[in-house]
Amino acid sequence: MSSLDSIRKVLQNCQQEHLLKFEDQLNENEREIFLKQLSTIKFDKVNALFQKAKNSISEDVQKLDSRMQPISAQQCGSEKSASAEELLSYRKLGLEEISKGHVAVLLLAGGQGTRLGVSYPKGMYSVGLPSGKTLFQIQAERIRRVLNLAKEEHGTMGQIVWYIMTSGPTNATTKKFLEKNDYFGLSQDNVKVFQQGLLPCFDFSGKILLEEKNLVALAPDGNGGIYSALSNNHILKDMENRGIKYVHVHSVDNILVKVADPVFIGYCVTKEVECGAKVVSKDGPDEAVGVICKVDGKNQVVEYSEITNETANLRDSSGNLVFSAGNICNHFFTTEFLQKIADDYEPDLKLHVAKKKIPHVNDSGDKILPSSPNGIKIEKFIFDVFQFTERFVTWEVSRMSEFSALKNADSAKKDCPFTAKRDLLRLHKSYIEKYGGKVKDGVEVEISPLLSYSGENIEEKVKNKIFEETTILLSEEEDCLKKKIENCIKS
Ligand code: UD2
Repeated sequence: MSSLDSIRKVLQNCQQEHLLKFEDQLNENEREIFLKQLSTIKFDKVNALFQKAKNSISEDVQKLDSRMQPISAQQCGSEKSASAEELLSYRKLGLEEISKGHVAVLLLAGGQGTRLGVSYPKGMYSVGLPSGKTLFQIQAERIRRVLNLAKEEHGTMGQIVWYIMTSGPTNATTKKFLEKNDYFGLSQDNVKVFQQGLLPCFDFSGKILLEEKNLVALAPDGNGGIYSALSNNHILKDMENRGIKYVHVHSVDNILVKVADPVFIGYCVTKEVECGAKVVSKDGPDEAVGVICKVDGKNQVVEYSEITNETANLRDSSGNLVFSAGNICNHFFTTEFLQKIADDYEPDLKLHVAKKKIPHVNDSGDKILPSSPNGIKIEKFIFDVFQFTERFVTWEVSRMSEFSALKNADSAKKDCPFTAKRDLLRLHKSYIEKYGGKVKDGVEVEISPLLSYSGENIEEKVKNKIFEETTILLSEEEDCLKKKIENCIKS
């Protein structure tokens, strides 16, 4: 049987034969590409996923709300309520684990940045800081700095492997960008890019959509795709070989993210938990962040798109939001727990359905760019594993120092390049003021992550100084490089 015949048979059995509707209009090359793609899709599994996802659409959101409870006080730690000694001991322990090479960072970079409206991966975005640094560069440099802090504290330069999860749409560009920039000073061996999976997009009746006459419409399987991607790409094995015990996972779009945060890691290790989530107090009932809570007694995040207005607005007797633990997509996992998820629980992950406008080829072969939702994408969410453990804590941090997400274009006026840049420079200004420095209104002063991770190591450069023009406070290494370049230009 030819490969076309055998694929036709599979598609017939799965009621997806319409995908071959335009097959006879394809040239040899187009047909080859198409058959190759079709042969990689497990249509029986994909159909079963659609059925499971369909059931979850009909789940009543109202019913979910009535099963929600705030998480217990014992599970909630916060930077504000911890004592100075506790904070110091968490930090010290976190740095110790880093210096022993027990900590890895896993960056979620598979999203398509649709809301931001750029055609390249979000990590390559520069919000317009004086240095022009991109999100990837800022994050890589924070890793380099925290390694130095660990060395200062414990005497050994550990290593942090930077695992970057990309998807079909972001993989090649991300890899090229990192390579071109020499991994921003990290060792190439310690930067590992791997791809999450893709799933077909469906119309509302379960028929898979074609993006082109010879191309199935596919989309990344959500940031919860991490669990199957970790085992399919042998990343868990790699972690085991390298002796990694703890993984700090975060989204690509938070410009303030404290990458491999020693305090958070030390806190989670001290509490002996399998996973943890950083939270900020929600800035109001409508903020687009999930809330960490219990559903039917199990740890869960109820996503902003899945909570009713009424529940989001519930307040306690002091007027505070009942569900205020805002998820910022910033998590701690032990590698042991990740392995357990990959081995035992991955198939049980909830499927979330997003109704989307999906560009497709219609029955007449015309390319359609829909103006209203015409189909669904199925996604898994990273936090849906919290329910599989009792050993789970949250760690509340200050929004001003740790959370400013880049989601939208500037026209949205919120969670956009303008606010991301403003929030980072505002934080840096506060670091400078702590040492008696002053930044004149409207003046931009940026602190390189290679110089300072969270406000340390700047005293000499800022004490009682008034900044009247745009300045970038550089590390010694950057200063030297800058001088070399200036000398080169002069001579
Ligand atoms: C995420 C959280 C939400 C809230 C918010 C705060 C999830 C599922 N939701 O919502 O609860 O805390 O962040 O900012 O975590 N990504 C992938 N692969 C994908 C899809 C996304 O790697 O298939 C990455 C994406 O690149 C980003 C992160 O996951 O780094 C979060 O994705 P998002 O921006 O789509 O999530 P959002 O804002 O809806």
